[in-house]
Amino acid sequence: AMLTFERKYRVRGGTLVGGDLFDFWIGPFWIGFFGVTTAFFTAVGTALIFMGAAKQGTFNPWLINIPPPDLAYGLRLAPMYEGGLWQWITICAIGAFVSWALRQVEISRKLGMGYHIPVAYSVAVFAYVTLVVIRPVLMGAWGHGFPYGIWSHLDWVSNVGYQHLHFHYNPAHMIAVTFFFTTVLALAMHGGLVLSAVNPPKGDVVKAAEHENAYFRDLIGYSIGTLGIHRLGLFLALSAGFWSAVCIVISGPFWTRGWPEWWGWWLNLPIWRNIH
Ligand code: UQ2
Repeated sequence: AMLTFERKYRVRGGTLVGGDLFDFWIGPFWIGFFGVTTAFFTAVGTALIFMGAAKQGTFNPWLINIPPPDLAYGLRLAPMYEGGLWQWITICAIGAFVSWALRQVEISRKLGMGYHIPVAYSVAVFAYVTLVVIRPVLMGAWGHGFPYGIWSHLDWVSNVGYQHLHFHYNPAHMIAVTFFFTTVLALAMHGGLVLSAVNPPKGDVVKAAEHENAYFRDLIGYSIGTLGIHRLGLFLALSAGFWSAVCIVISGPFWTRGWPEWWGWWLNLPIWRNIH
């Protein structure tokens, strides 16, 4: 069934590729050229993962592992069952993610909306591409990508962390973690505030922006505002993803030793380096 407002917005146009060719709906979904390419890359990528699982001999979703090629292959294409699968799955994943972002752009254009959603989504894609393309290329081997598997990628994260002795001393990691926590704080405050105002107990009256502003002015003397909290939330969340990408891309390509050692510049500042 179509929602009452849906018919009004089922208008042609906004496409980047294909003109009117894919400009139609199936059920609630708009198709579009990039809907087709998303479906294609997703189907091929998923089939390749099943191929890897079959070769490995397990379909236990926790244990499936598709590892990247050995470091010895450098940046070349590896044989299918020696990392080639991982390389093709990576191509399919990036094909699907970029298609999905462009689909978001087309729908933004169709509806005359801003590009905030594709921009936000692209930061997550950028973080993934940093892990499996940018950093491996900077390090000179696809083998530096992370393996596709629920347990195996955890082992990878742990191993790379220990290669730098203590990853929590990575300054970009510190910034990323701080943004993650602050995002959670802001969303909890926002969700709590909105529900406290607009979802009162039965018989009580609904409150709106004035109450929300008054609450925080009473509490801390400042309200960021109903539009402002969403700008802040987007900034905090995108910063978390961005600094995560930075923290991993500098680990190896920029800094090869333990992260605790990086803080030597601080300990060696001239103001206190000669104090014993
Ligand atoms: C707010 C406001 C909202 C909100 C929230 C605040 C009316 C509905 C949560 C309060 C947020 C502030 C003071 C910023 C906090 C800063 C950080 C870094 C967490 O004022 O406007 O709109 O949801």
